[in-house]
Amino acid sequence: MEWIHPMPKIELHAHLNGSIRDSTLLELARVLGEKGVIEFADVENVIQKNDRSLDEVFKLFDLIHMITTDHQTVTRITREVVQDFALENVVYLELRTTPKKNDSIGMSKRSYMEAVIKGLRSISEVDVEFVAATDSEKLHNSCDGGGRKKIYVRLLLSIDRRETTESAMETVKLALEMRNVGVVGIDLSGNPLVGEWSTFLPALQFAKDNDLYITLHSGEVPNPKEIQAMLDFKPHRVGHACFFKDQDWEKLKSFRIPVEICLSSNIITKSISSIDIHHFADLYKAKHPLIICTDDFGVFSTTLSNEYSLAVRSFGLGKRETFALAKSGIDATFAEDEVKQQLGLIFDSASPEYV
Ligand code: 6MZ
Repeated sequence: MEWIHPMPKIELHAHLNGSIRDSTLLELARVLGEKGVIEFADVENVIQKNDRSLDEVFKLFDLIHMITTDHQTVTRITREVVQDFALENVVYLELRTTPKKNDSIGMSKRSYMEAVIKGLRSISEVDVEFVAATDSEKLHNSCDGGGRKKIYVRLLLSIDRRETTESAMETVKLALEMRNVGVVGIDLSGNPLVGEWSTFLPALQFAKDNDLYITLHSGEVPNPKEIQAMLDFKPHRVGHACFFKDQDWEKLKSFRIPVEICLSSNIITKSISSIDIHHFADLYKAKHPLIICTDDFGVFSTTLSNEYSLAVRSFGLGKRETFALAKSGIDATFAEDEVKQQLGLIFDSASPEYV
């Protein structure tokens, strides 16, 4: 399946801090260990441990955040994550991250996001387009030119389920202010066992009323009432949908809400007990819009190419079907029409390889 790596791909569900290279995480932990801020051996142990149940994953995120949440590191990991995606031929990336506030180091949600933007601007190895093009700054097809990789990046600001309504609202207001630097929407994520839908609804509704796109982590654990309330909200996409029941599928399908599918994440966290019963198969058969994504390629030691290979092996997709599936992701992006058109051209020019 060597054809998967060069195939243009779209990534719509990637958390910044879940997508850190192991090497970077260990390097940063070592430095903090030397300074006596943390016990390196403990961190190394947790990072390399294979237990990735949902519970352990959220403990790991707390640890990752301790190591990464300063402006310089946020800038660095943004640069590395975008480069890593571009190098495996992701042509459009929607990167999500939770703006963080930490008074002790002078970090506000805004300054956190500015560090992310600085990371995007600092990339020189690949071409990054993250602000909407103006007339004077026409978009270019990434397949022309001297073979340099080009990646379109748009940002989603995540609301963590531990946040209050006020804090969620602050994130939404920040997203609205940062639309001119590539912010297109809001994500609701975090430990699915924490928090109530009613806490986040006012901020999400405000975001929607102001034309931000919304994607929700939905049904990552069994929570029938919340799943129905989320679907009634009509988000523009949902992620996971592992514990949907018949009535949820019916609603999702009738609203044509695209699903972000994260195979390795669902299997490793045991949200789905085995790949052969993954809902990918049913949704794919029903021609429901779905997009293969990584979720947290660092935490789950995967790549987007690997996720596609897993789908090909597990569900018997052919080369042409896989390419069509990757291309169909364009419609589910939160990008402007011009970008969608450019993505269409990129896929069209690659298509002779995949027929
Ligand atoms: C729910 C997840 C997640 O925002 O600090 N996150 N939320 N389910 C998942 N499935 C395993 N994976 C990641 O990236 C890390 C944060 O993303 C959310 C969690 O809130 C985690 O703290 P950022 O860049």
